[in-house]
Parts: sequence; structure tokens; C-alpha cells
Amino acid sequence: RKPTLAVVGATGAVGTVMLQILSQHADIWGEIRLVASPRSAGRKLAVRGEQVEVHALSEDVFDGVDVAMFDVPDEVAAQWAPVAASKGVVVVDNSAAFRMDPDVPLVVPEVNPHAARVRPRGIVANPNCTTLSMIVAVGALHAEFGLRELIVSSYQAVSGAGRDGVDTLRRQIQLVAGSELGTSPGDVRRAVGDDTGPFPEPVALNVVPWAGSLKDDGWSSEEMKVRDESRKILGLPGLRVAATCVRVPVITTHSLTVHARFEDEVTVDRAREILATAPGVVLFDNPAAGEFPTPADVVGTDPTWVGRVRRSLDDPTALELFVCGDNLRKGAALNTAQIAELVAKEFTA
Ligand code: 11C
Repeated sequence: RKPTLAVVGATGAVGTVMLQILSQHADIWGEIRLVASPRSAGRKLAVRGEQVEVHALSEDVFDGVDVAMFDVPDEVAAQWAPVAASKGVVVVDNSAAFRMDPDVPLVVPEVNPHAARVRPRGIVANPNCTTLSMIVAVGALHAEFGLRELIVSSYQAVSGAGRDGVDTLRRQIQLVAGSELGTSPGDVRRAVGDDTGPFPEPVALNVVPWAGSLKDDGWSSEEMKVRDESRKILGLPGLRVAATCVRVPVITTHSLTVHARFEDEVTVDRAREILATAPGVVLFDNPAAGEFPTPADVVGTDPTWVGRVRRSLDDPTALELFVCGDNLRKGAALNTAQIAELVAKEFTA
């Protein structure tokens, strides 16, 4: 029997990519049931070449469902994932609601696939897109060299903030296009107006050193997620991590600079071999030929792309990398689908 899948949050930015991925991957599912908020109920969306009706989120919608992928706001997931799990559904949740719960595994199939089998609450969590955009490459290097410290800066795309983020950047680009703005303090701010959408500052013609909400001592929620989630996925609770998360005027694909320090000396040659052969990673690193990953080329692709691999000049145990990953694919929908596919094997085994 092919398992029944529910996609909860089917109409959102990630949900839309989820339906594309389900239409492209091997067809392992029986029924695929689409679920969203009541205001989207009755709409039809294309999946596997068919128009499928969207159902309103309710307890009954999980009847007969084996696996549910959730991409909804944290508070909706906190309320509804346990409802689905109580009906025997295995929930793969892409919110932050359960990621740090010790009874919920946080899974990246290339790094810790075994963790998905132990799920006391019936929930498996999917990491944040910023963590996911670098952790497959970092995990491969950790398996060989033993990671001791991570210092990262992110360059995050606006679609990380959902459709509102994308609409905001597109609107602001229209407002500044063809102008001579960006030459005096405040000129961009005045041109785009007070409504900066989900961002605290204009994002067109700008770089904004903020993502998420304010946590203790000036850290952002996004920076804390990178630290907490990397530690949990890699099984390194004491890992030293410092992240600075920055929003840039890119529609989709997060980038990060990574300074990774390991147990012993590393060589660039061995690091390149590991990255070139690691599942889910593409090494694209030839600066002499102008070859390094950028969001404009990476968007819409599945792997984690790595370039600019160097050994730190002042520390022979550390590597410097530049990493790009599509935040809606591997950063969200793809990893969620991969976890759901791992779980589905238990139903068909
Ligand atoms: C962003 N990474 O780019 C965030 C969005 O915890 O899944 C995803 C928030 C999360 O704004």
C-alpha cells in the first residue's frame, strides 16, 4: 500500500515549491491531500499533473493520513501538529515550534538520517533554512575532520520571510528603478516609504543586518537558530557557534560565509575531495575562471553549492567557505520531502 500524505500549508511560498517537488520526485505516495487555512479551502492546486482541491485545516482532515508535511506559522504548528500526531500521523514540521524539543528529532537526511526513526511525539522537525543552507557541506567536513567551531555570516534572500518578503522587495525595486538613489543618507528610505513589509529597513539597494526577532543580549532569533540547530543536528551540544544573519536584496537562495575550525590541521585538497564527493553538495570553485556559486545561478536547484574553499592564513585547523543553497528547496520544501520519503519507507517496507 502506498502511504497517504497530507500537505498542510499547501498555498504558501514553501507549499508551492513542495507541490512542484512532489510532482518531480518518484511517485511514492497514494493520495496527496492538500490542506490550508479556511480562506483557501475550495481552491484547486496542481500536483502530479492533476488539479487537487484544498481542504480547510481540521481534525477530520487527518483521517486516514499516514504522513503530514507542515509548513505553517509556529503557533499553528504548535497547535495542530500534536492533533495530527494523536491520530497516528507522522508529522514532518518545518516550523520552529518543535526543533529544540528533546523528544523531536531534527533531521537532515544527508547528515543524521537515523535520527528520524526515533520520534516519541510522532513529530520530526525540519531545520531553519539558514542552517540548512550550509549544514550538508559542514556535516561532510565534520565527518572527516571533527568540527570544533563555526563562525558564519548569512546573506539571506527575502523569500525566507514568505510571500510578503518577495512582494516587498519587488515593490521596492519598482520604486527605486532608474533612479539615482543610494547616494545620500535616507534617500532610499524616503523613496520606498514607511511600509518596509517584514523587514526593519528598506531591502532594495541595501543590506539589513537583521532576521527574525530580538533575543537576549542583542542576538536575533535567526542567529540563535543557526547555533542551536547546528549543535543538535551534528550531535555536538558544546559546539562553539557565532552567527551574524543579514538580509540582502535576493529573491531566493541564502548564502553564507563559513569559518569552520576543526580538531587537527586540514588541507584544502582533502576538503575539496570531501566536498566534491559528498551527497547533496556541488563543489564549484575556480576563481581563476570566475567560477563560484551565486544565488542567481543556484536558485531552483537542489544541492548545497560550495566555492571559495581556502585554508585560514592564521590557523591551519580552519577552512573558509562560501556556500549557497535555495532556501525554499533544500532550505525548506526539499528537506521536508526527503524526511517524509524516509518515513514513507517504513510504511512500504
Ligand atoms: C528567514 N530563515 O530567512 C528565515 C525564515 O525558523 O523556519 C524561516 C524561519 C524558520 O527569514
